Amino acid sequence: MPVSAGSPAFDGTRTVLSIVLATLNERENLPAVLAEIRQQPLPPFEAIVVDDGSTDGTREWLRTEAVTDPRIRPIFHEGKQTTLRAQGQGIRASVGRWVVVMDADRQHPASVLPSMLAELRAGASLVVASRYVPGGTPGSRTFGRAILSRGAEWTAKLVLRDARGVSDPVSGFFAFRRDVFEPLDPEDRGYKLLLFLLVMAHGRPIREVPFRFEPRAEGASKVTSSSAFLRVFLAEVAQAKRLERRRARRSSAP
Ligand SMILES: Nc1nc2c(ncn2[C@@H]2O[C@H](COP(=O)(O)OP(=O)(O)OP(=O)(O)O)[C@@H](O)[C@H]2O)c(=O)[nH]1
Ligand SMILES: [Mg+2]
Repeated sequence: MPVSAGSPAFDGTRTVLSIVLATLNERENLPAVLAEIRQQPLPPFEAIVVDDGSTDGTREWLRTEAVTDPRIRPIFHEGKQTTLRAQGQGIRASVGRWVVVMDADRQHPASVLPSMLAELRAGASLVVASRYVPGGTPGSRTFGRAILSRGAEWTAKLVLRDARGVSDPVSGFFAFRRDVFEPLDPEDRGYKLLLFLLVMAHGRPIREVPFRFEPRAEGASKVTSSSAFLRVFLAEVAQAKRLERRRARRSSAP
């Protein structure tokens, strides 16, 4: 069972925005990410950090931080459950009207949050921070990582109709109205929650904003092998496809 270590002092009644971060050994990055979030002009927010058994001090740091700043709400889960489930768990615990999902490794700049929020305020149901619209960049990456990332993007677009309307369907940085979100199948696992959100937001207004994907500042990538990534990714595209079919059947039912 996950343990929520959020401070009893947390009062979510004014919380408008929920920022969900999944962490696995991000002690060197998480403090800077949260500091950058605090510097942004944002409405009352909570930051839900779902940690899957970090052993580098992330948990200890979070426990202390949550006492001094009750907006930081850690959820401690034992063992790696993939970002898809960890983020789903964070979203279920969130109370804001709007939710942002971002990485905790400083690759997703918090300075983009105000423009994502502006799109939500203007009526968007889902906002994708994209590396591929003007003003965005995928940053410097090895040839192998570029192929893996673009291959994942093309596969997603080939299989999922709902992924075709955006330039970066495998981005890990996005925001949405909480009422768009439906609980995931407890069996689903993977890395790309956005694929599921694109299906859930079908027919609703979706916008993109540019962002500059930064190289990982500190700590190690959790993508340890391309073949392991591909296996999980292909299975999750199939899961998102099943959701797409179920929703199409539901909307065509009399
Ligand atoms: N809770 C949880 N967090 C995870 C898990 N795997 C990765 N993360 C976190 O998810 C975010 C993205 O993970 P990364 O390893 O940076 O993956 P990536 O950004 O696709 O890969 P790089 O470009 O190599 O950094 C980071 O904040 C990680 O700490 C997991 O199984 N559980
Ligand atoms: Mg990363």
